[in-house]
Amino acid sequence: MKTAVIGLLQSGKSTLVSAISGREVPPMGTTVIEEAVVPVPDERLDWLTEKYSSKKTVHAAIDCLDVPGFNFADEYGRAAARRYIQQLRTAELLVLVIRAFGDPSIPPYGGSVDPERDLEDLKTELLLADLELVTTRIDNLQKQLKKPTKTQSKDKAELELQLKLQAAIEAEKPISSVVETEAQRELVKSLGFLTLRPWVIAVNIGEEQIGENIDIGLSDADRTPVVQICAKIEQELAQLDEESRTEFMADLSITESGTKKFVTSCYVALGLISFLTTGPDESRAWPIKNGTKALDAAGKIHSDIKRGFIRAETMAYSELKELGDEKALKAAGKIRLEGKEYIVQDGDIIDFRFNV
Ligand SMILES: Nc1nc2c(ncn2[C@@H]2O[C@H](COP(=O)(O)OP(=O)(O)O)[C@@H](O)[C@H]2O)c(=O)[nH]1
Ligand SMILES: [Mg+2]
Repeated sequence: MKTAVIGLLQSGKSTLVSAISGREVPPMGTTVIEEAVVPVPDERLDWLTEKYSSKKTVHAAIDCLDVPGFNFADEYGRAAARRYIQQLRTAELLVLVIRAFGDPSIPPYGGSVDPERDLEDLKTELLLADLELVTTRIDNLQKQLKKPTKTQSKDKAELELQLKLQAAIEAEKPISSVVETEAQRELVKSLGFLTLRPWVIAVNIGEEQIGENIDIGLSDADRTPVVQICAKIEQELAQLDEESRTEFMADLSITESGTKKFVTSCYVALGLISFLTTGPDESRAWPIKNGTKALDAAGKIHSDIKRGFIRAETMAYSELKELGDEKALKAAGKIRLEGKEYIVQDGDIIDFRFNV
């Protein structure tokens, strides 16, 4: 479950990744892609840990790539950006960090702070990277179709689709606007198109902009999630203990943790939900794609549990919290015995019964 954090030079990507992962900010000007593990905040786990006196608490996690900043101002920068972009093709989610903070000690990209322009520049570059891929693919398919291969009909269908993708990009529309069916997705999956991925836009605001609504020029029709976050403050908050953090947040009139909101948006954009397991050993959140069946959820824990699956004893976290304990849930008939085909819901607490 890889997420790539990208953006123009000095937009605050590394600061943001540090805020959400807790690791140190790497030195400025680094030219390597750094990896960080980002725990997904989940207060349900804290509650369960306390309730069941669990020795360990294990959060769901997202792998995050901190990609060096793009600089499209010259040929050298463009070439470097293109190399980085090639390495993003395996990422399942792109986070676009856009600078809105105005700190004059950090010279802004392009000579001025302009979130709308920066977002346009980034989008254009991602579209161009996909266009290059589409064009090459079309060439190859056309050559291939001249030969009597076994894959003729599939290649024809793909060529037709690729030509549509090309037209979309030329009209500055993302590939996701054309790919509608699962079959189409399957046809182009291996190419790793960047504009087919879900995106989250992180608008990096300054401390003085907290509470303001920054316009980044998106239309209402654009459904890309946008989160405003002050990366620098969040990074500082992440270094504090619980008590000082609460105090500092109150001082700044921040009511909700920005990192929590941001990481949750990424989790949702990745199409993930969590099922939970709990007990004296550990309370744990397991990330699964929304729509996963109980049998496959069992396989996330261990292949043996999947192989010997009998049933999933399931309770909803919200009901457990409301009624207080398992006994009360049982009395209310709210502990369910679910089979292999059951579609697991976010917040299900599951005890898998299995036999090997
Ligand atoms: N004032 C202010 N400075 C920030 C903010 N976010 C990042 N910076 C500063 O901007 C500079 C570049 O940040 P960095 O995270 O390294 O940017 P990157 O090149 O996108 O990884 C650093 O000096 C950060 O301290 C912010 O929200 N406010
Ligand atoms: Mg950086």
